[in-house]
Amino acid sequence: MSTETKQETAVEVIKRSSHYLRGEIGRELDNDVASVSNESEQILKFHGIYAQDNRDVRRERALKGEELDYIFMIRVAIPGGRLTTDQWLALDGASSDIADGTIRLTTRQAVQFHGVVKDGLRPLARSLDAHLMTSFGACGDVVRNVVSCPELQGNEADERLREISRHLTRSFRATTEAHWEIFVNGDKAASREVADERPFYGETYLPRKFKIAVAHPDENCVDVLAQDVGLIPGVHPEVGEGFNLLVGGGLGRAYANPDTFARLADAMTFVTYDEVDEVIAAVLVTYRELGDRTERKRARMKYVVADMGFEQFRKEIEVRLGRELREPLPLPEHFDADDHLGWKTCSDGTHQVGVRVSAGRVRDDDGGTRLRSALRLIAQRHPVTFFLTPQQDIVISAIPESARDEVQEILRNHAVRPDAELGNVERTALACPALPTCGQALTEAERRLPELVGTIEGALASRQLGRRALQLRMTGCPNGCARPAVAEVGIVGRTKSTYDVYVGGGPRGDRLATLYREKVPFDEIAVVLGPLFDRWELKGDEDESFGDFITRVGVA
Ligand code: SRM
Ligand code: SF4
Repeated sequence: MSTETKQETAVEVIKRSSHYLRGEIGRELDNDVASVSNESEQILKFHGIYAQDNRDVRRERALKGEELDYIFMIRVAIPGGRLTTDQWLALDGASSDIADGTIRLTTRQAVQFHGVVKDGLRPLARSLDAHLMTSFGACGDVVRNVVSCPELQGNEADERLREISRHLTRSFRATTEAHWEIFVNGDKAASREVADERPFYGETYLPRKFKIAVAHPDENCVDVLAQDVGLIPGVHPEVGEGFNLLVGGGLGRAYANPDTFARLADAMTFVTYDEVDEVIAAVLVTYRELGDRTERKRARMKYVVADMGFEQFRKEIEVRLGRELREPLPLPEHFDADDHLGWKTCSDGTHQVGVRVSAGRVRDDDGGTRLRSALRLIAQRHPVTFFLTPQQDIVISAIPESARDEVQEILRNHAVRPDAELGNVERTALACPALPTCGQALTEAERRLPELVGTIEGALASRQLGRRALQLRMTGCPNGCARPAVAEVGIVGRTKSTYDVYVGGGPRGDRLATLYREKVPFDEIAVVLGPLFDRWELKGDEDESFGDFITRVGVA
């Protein structure tokens, strides 16, 4: 066994000396340099801000000896993806005034702005604050925006469930005033007393990011097994309503580190509403103390669980709680996989319509779909509620009977296709942003998704499989931001021009996909899947999904 003592990472040192997430950000925002220092880059993440550069012009600029085209990405935390029309209109305005004219809906029900220059950061933060939103805590080594199934928050759920994602986001948000001092109220960082952080954060916060999702009892649009902590509502025979609490999921991997892997969460306990904060806080303390702070790629909680074993991890939680954990209830045998698209009438007589947003990019396309304008008009005319979904889509909900026809007409007039016209792969396909903004992208994802969907739908149609649904997810690198590791077909960027192809995940998110082919050029992806589609057509049961079929017969 190695006796070498590993050093904590540079990011840990930066966090500790940042005075609770202040660092030099205030001063750097005021200088006339387009970028920020490495230290500020790291701390800015906690404020929901990523320093990026436009990679489309990186090479050309380098050849000319010019500086990079520095831009920032800002992620806005939207608990459960719920937005009022006033909030949506503020986001819409900011997208043209401060960002690149698009609003990017994320796989975790948040919103991203791309292409923001440094001088736009404070105005954007102030606009968000004025409309009761914030980017603070949307990124960084903290509990991120809590995700929950939009149906939980609709009319049929009880009040506590409706509020659960907001409640948890607030309970686990860092308490430092740094964001408001630096971005919203002006830079008072130098003069201000530094307040203590929450006990589960301390000065160095968590070893890495931490993700929580709340699923619907029967439906897994949130991919609850892919989370650090997953909650599934249920009723316990002895203690009543609460949640099955799962721990230790996560999907990111790194090619450079073979000791990284995707992992599904284990069911740890059943908690009542009154216990949920306490137990999650104990999980956070355990992770804070035992997580790896010497290697960022292995700093996620799933590795703590995997390395010590789930049973030992559970005991660690009991020690910190000072009591035994209740056993979990059996998990649902079958999750559904609702895409929340199309029209639905709710029990209170209002209507909702789920609208597909390709790769989450809300924009107006010249001569095509003008989704951004359509949503703006709907928000201006009707007091509806918007729900962003974990599939990068948007549900317009609480539409009164009197407004239904007009909402439908606005969507039609802006060429927003009704769900019945969507292709069976297009309907649920996901892609991460990748190039040109993501600094980690090895290759394209979002920009080539429509083309890939087209070729795969073509391949299915040519085999009498055109009416079969297939879940496709594509990312520009193995970090897995569009959750390809649990998809029926996961396409994961491997090199500048190739992808690894994974198959066999479940449409319900309860199974990991397996590697089928490595380093496949983009144009050959549908071709290499061809033999599997042939077998699915010939040997698959009538209603057997592609992922279920592959799991049953294997890929050999
Ligand atoms: Fe992600 C990093 C985009 C969901 C795993 N993710 C990034 C960054 C910030 C790139 C970076 O570090 O420089 C990407 C920003 C690119 C850009 O230009 O906008 C990015 N991740 C996204 C989003 C926007 C993808 C999308 O298509 O919607 C999602 C934003 C979610 C949100 O609102 O908070 C997003 N990322 C995910 C998910 C899926 C999920 O959480 O449900 C995962 C896999 C689950 C997991 O965490 O295990 C994911 N992102 C990562 C990782 C790998 C973490 C790891 O365990 O090693 C990174 C890399 C990192 O953190 O250093 C990453
Ligand atoms: Fe960037 Fe990779 Fe995430 Fe895609 S999967 S957004 S390329 S980090």
